[in-house]
Parts: sequence; structure tokens; C-alpha cells
Amino acid sequence: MTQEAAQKSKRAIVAAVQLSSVSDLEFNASLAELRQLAKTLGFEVVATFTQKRAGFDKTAYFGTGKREELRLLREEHGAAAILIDHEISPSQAFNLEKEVGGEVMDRTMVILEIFHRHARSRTARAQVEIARLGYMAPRLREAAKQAGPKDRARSGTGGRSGGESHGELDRRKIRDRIAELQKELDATVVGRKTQRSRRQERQGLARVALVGYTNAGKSTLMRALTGSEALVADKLFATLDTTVRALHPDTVPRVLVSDTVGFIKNLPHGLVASFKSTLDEALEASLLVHVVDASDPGFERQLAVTEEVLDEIGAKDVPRLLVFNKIDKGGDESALRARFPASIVMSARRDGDIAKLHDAIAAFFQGDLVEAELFLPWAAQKMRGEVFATCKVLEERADSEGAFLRIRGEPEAVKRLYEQFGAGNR
Ligand SMILES: Nc1nc2c(ncn2[C@@H]2O[C@H](COP(=O)(O)OP(=O)(O)O)[C@@H](O)[C@H]2O)c(=O)[nH]1
Ligand SMILES: [Mg+2]
Repeated sequence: MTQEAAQKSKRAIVAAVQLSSVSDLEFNASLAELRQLAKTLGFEVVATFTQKRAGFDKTAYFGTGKREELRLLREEHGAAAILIDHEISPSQAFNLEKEVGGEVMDRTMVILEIFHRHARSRTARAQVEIARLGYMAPRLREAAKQAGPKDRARSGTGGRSGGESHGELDRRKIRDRIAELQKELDATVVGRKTQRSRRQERQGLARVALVGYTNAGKSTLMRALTGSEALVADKLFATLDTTVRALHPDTVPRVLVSDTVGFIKNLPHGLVASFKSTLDEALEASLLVHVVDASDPGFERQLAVTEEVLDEIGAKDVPRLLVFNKIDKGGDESALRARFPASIVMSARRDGDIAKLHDAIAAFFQGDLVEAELFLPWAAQKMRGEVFATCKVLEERADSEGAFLRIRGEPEAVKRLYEQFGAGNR
């Protein structure tokens, strides 16, 4: 419904009421996430506007004086949209829009719009459309009510649902359409059984999907891994299109990388099913690169939730590569390496790290990992870090002179270590 082209580089203000029960930390994290989501939709966030309040204003979410302030701020920045960090009622949105101007979108609408653009499979598209229609229905009702009985020509708040007319007719159409989609979904439950074979069929194609929470750095890594930086700079919307690109520099076999929506910390309850459906594409990958923001204090919970949901949608047996990103910003590098020895701890800001990730992905598909036996004398124990960082340690024994390690890794890395510490050098 929304015209993507029309939203190109639209300026937006992110706005929210902070209730007294909500800590600054929680409030700011949610705002940061909404800014990130807005960026995903192609908005340029020009300001953040907040008010502390005991409750939301029933009429228009913000209090009277604040509404006027927001109107001035919007005009000052020439912002086309106000993004509210809560789900607000149709009448609140309508009234706020009337006073402040521009288009008011609440958190739910922003997320639905992102899901809509990412839903690829038939199931996902049906699932997301049901959620969108369910969200739209009361808003159309409100718009029809506001327009009055005589003028029902304009419906849909803010003109974002262009094309709809005659509130009542629309409502009936929506009901019918939801029923139709639901039927389609029920039918595809059977189709799910064939999903496994579809996956096997595509296994010939080397496909990687990046999964993980919003803001973990998936899109950044996607760009770095596929060398599409220039393309993105030129074309603001590049990340919104079906993002499937080949690993760069080229590999044999050619590996295709795709980006996913990303888990959302503050996901409205009504959107859980549609979110999961957008992860469908993860099922078609032969490798899931699970990106975790190592600098986020809540990363452990996020990691666990991601794994749980992936299991739930049937991706349990898709191999994973765990990547702790943003280590330049924070996080305990050695603790992570010790706890997750098979993971990659890195920063998207370091070219060398990107190369390492690129090679690890390529190696997965090349299946050319080699094994070797090393002997690290006690005097060379400081090399342990490198061994664990570049290879998987399959076995480890120690004696009075040092440690004996059986490792598996990329030929290059193994060769380098073997030349120095090959068991024969003992
Ligand atoms: N410091 C630091 N910032 C990063 C790193 N990777 C990504 N970012 C930043 O984190 C933010 C979110 O990245 P993005 O790729 O959009 O995350 P996505 O939501 O997972 O796609 C952006 O501002 C990036 O520039 C990293 O390794 N270190
Ligand atoms: Mg992204």
C-alpha cells in the first residue's frame, strides 16, 4: 500500500512519552531501536522528542502544550513523519496528526511496514497482510467516523492507505480478505511439510542468511561481505530490496548472502506470528550467521531468544556460525572466546575481521577444512589464543613439556600453525 519511492529519504521525528514506571535506560534503548527501525524504512531521523508524563494523553498521546511544541519542531525540520514509540489508538493518531501535521506512524505500523517489505514466501506475505489488515481496520473506522456520514470518500489516516474509499465497504472487504488469507494459510500448513524438501533442493545453492537482533550489525556485515558499500551509498533503498548478494571477493562455489528483518527487542505482541514468518528465508539457507552485538549488556538473553525462535520455526538443523560483533565497542573478548570457542569475535569496523568472517563462510561451503596436530611448548602458550581464534580445537592433552592439540581449520591457518608447531617439530 505505502509507496516505497514516496518515502525515499523522508525526514522523520521519533517521539515518545516516558511513563514514570519506565527507567531512562529502558526508554532510551527503545527509542534507539525505533530510530534504527526508521532507518530500515528509509527515514532520516532528524530529531527525537520526548515528554515525561504519568499517562498517555487520551486525546492525542502528548499533552496540549507538547503537541504545539512538536508541531513547531516538525515545521522547523521539515519532517514528513512523526514516529511514535508506542502503539496508539486510531483516534489518538488522528488527533495528533491533525494538530502536528505530517504523517503519524506508531511503533506497530513502522514494524508492520518493515515486515511487509521483507515477507517473501507466500505464507509470510499472507501472515503479514493479515496483521496489517487487522491493524488497518479500526483506523479506517476512525477515519470514516471523522469524515462524517456524508463524506466517506477519504479514508485511511494520513493518506497512507491510498486507494481505499467508502469506509464501510472497505471494512467488509477487509473482513473478507482476512478470511481468504486465513484459508490460504491453513492450506499452506500442509505445504510446510514440503519445506524440508524445498530446502534440500536449494542446498545446491550455497546460501547464507544473517540473523540476529536489530542493530547487531547484520546489514553492515552484509555490505562488507558482499562489497556492496558503494551501491548502498548511491541508492538509499538498496538495503530494503530483496537483499541477496554474492560474497565478495568471489568464492568457489559462489556463496549468496541474504539479510533478514532482525529480532526486535520491543516487539508488539500482535506481531509475533508475522515476525516469525519473515524468518522463512532463514530456512532456505545452508548456513545461518547469527550476529550478536557483543557490546550490548543484554546480549546473552538475545542470543538465547534467537536460538529458541530459530528452533521453533524449524531451523534447528540448519548449521550456525555464531558471530560476536562490535567488540571494538565493548564486551569481554577473551571471555567470549573461551565460552564460545567455535564463534567469531570481531568488529565490522576492522577489515581484517571482515576477511576472517568471509573466509570462514567460504570455508564452510568449500568443505576444505583440514586437520593437524600441534605441539605447543609451555614457552609458546601465548599462541593458544591464536590457535583457538583461527581453528577448532578437537582434542587437547598436556604433558610436562607442553600441550598437544588436534585442530581443524582453514588450510591457510592450519598450515601457518603447523609450520611453527607441527608435532614433528617437537
Ligand atoms: N562500533 C561498531 N559499530 C557497528 C559495528 N557493526 C555495526 N555497527 C553500527 O551499528 C549500527 C547498526 O548496524 P546495522 O548493520 O544497521 O544493524 P542491523 O540492524 O543488524 O542490520 C550502525 O550504526 C552500524 O554502523 C561494529 O562492529 N562496531
Ligand atoms: Mg539491518
